Parts: sequence; C-alpha cells; structure tokens
Amino acid sequence: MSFITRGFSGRSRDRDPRLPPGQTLTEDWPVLSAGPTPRVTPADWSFSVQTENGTKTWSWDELRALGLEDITTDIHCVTHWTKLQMPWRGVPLDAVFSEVETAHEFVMAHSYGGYTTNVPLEDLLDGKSWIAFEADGEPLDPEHGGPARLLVPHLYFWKSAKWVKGLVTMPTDDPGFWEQNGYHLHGDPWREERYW
Ligand SMILES: Nc1nc2c(c(=O)[nH]1)N[C@H]1C(S)=C(S)[C@@H](COP(=O)(O)O)O[C@H]1N2
Ligand SMILES: [Mo]
Repeated sequence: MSFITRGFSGRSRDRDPRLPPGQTLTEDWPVLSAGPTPRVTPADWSFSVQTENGTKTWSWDELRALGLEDITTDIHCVTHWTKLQMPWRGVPLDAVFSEVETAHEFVMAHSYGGYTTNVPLEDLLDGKSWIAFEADGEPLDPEHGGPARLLVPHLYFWKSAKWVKGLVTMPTDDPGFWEQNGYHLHGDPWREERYW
C-alpha cells in the first residue's frame, strides 16, 4: 500500500502548494538591482501620477495619509526564488487611483534612478498592489527600494519597482526596462510568464 501512495502524495507533500512552478523557497531576502542604489530621503521623495488629464503629486506625508495597510504576502522573483508570508506596510493603489481619473488601461512605473516597468491598471487595483514603506516591520532599506517601492506581489518581483517616484498611464502596454530586454510583458508566476 505504501508503494502506491508514495510516488503520488510524497510528491505533493514535498512541494509547498504556495510555490509557483519552477520556484524554490528562500528564507533570506536577496537584493537584485540593475544599477546603483539611489539615495532618496522622505523629504526629497514625492509620488506623481500622470494621466491624459494631467499630473497629480503627493508628498511623503500626503501619500501616507491616504491610509497605510498591513499586508502579509508571498513574493516571487523570476530568478526562481520565492519568499513566503512576508509582512509589508503600504498604501493601496486603490487609494491613489480614487483621486485620479483616466481612461487608460496600462501604466508605466518610473523609479528614481531611471528604472521602468509596465503593468496593466487592472493588476494594480482591487487590493492587488501598494506603495510600500516597510517590510518585516522596518522601514525599507535603500537596497530594497527605500524609502518607498511598488509592491505587486501577484506578479514576478521585477514589477515591484524599487525607489518608485510615479506612474504614467498609457493607452497601450508599452514595455519597460526588463520587458524591453526579453522579460514577459505581464509576468504571472503561476503561468510562468518569465520571458518572451
Ligand atoms: N528601481 C528598480 N526596481 C527594481 C529593480 C531594479 O533594478 N531597479 N529590480 C527588480 C527586480 S528584477 C527584482 S527581482 C526586485 C528585487 O527586489 P529586492 O532587491 O528588494 O529583492 O526588484 C525589482 N525592482
Ligand atoms: Mo528579478
């Protein structure tokens, strides 16, 4: 009897069902940056959303006043590591877009330092993304995107732009930095949307 159940349930028992295909668990938190770490202080930091109707900008205090939430979520890097149940704190993009009107369906996230990444607006709304200020109960380290980064945990982590400074809405899904270099336009880890 054991030889029947072994190959079967042994496999699914070993593999955590929270792990997307091709991913392995990590306990630490690797740093992955395409360039040097920009040094931005909360006093220097602001966040803008530019749409076809104009640009709205929030200071550090104004953005945080939109309402901080605590989130516990898994994160998945395209380089095959997954970190489970990480605590984060940030302002949901729903709160930002409640103050912005656009008919565009896509956004380009822009970072201090020049990094960009494209995301469909529907992947940012309905509780799916945040401007994050803290992780593991501490202000974000500069290496991890401090003082503030985008957090879009249901997509591969390259979509979670560190040192985020704003979003520009777009009528079409134009590729950002890694997407122009072969990464998938969308990046769903459950569909293994790694490269294209
Ligand atoms: N501004 C900026 N954001 C970025 C990157 C980057 O190079 N610059 N790298 C991306 C990639 S590829 C990953 S996997 C994650 C890594 O975040 P971490 O260094 O906090 O683990 O940030 C993403 N956001
Ligand atoms: Mo990455």
